Amino acid sequence: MKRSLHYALLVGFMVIVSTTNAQNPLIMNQYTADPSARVFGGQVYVYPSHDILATKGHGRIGWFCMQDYHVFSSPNLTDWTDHGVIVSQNKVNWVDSNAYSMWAPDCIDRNGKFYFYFPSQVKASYGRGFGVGVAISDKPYGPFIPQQEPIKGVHGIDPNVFIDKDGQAYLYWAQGNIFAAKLKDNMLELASEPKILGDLPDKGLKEGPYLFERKGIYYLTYPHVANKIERLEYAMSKNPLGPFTFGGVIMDESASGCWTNHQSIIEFKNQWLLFYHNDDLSPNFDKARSIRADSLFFNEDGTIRKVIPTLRGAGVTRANKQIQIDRYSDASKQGVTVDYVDTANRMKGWKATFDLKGAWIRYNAVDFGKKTSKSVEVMATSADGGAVEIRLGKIDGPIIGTAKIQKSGDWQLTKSNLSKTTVGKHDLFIILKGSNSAAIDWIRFE
Ligand code: FUB
Repeated sequence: MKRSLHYALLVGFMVIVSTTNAQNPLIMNQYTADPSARVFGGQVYVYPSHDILATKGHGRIGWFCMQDYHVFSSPNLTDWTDHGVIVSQNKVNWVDSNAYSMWAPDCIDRNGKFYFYFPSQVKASYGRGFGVGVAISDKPYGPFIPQQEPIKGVHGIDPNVFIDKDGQAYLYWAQGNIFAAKLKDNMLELASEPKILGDLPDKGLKEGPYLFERKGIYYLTYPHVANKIERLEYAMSKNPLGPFTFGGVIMDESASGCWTNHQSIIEFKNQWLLFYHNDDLSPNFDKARSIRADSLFFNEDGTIRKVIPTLRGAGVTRANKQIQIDRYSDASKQGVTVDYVDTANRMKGWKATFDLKGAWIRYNAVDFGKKTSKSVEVMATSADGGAVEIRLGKIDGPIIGTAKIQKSGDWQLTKSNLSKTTVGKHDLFIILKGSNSAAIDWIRFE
């Protein structure tokens, strides 16, 4: 998968870079984790942790290493803008700037201000362990000004903020268990004694609280080590401080073995979405993670249906952009394999190799728009040359064209005319014609 960089702007200290990525993972040019998603002004903003690789003298090798935070925004879950660094460890008075421990943050708006909550290891003069601080901005993308002191009475990680319909704000955080307290109107001080939400499953680490409300039910979601690694669970209540009743599992343990997961849930354009992370770009080291999003659905009784992680993700892909078919919705049981384009640089993405006649990939939600597409381009390599058939909607749906693939030992772009004009939004089937194998990086319609 290759990113298309549209533009890079320097605004003050902030770098703004747009990338197009409708699939999972959402961000391909850096490691991201612990996504806290919010909807501000009709756009999705995601405030993740920013994993980097520790080097000698910079962080602890083999452990989490984070020195700053970026924020990303999107109007459509497809085009993501990186607004650059919003807070860094060496610019916060109370943070130990050698700790590289800027763990999972959150952000919320109140009365036109944006409050960014973040944990970090405190300087020795503040004691030991993790504290939680706040940085404030007039805009969701900064600049954020950090408060001089951490929040008094909060010791732990993974802050999450919720403002109820009556205006009362609550802070949740983790330290083995999940803690909660009311916040004062200034959003900077606790207004009640911290309380352990003790009505959750009592065995196994729980962290990463994220609370939201829907139809009068307060959902407390959290990663929990019920077995060996974290899975996402939830509990429900009629009150933001509980008591909570265990609801079930939102997402099972990572199939690739990423030890952590961390979630947030938002409603955007009438669709509920789960943001979470996995180790897509770093399969051998699960402290270098990547954020993802998938659709989430509720049952009639308010319980949450389990989310099965997808490669395809939740955004619509425009037909005239590179369609990364290796991030497919479904594929034939045999004849399709997915590998990195370049194992020395996994951020270049993946390729899909077809090696059986009739092998197929289904890639959902491609928007051809109102203007007719006339041709298809395929970035591919094939030792003997080959072709894939493109059909709409079903494996035996209408054929819109056959994309030829040149004989080549290297990546080649081949353009073919479509046999049928296409407009609107469709699921695509890409099917290998003949038995010559071919690896495809992406396809694009014009
Ligand atoms: O990213 C560091 C820590 O890993 C987070 O704070 C936890 O929630 C877990 O995802």
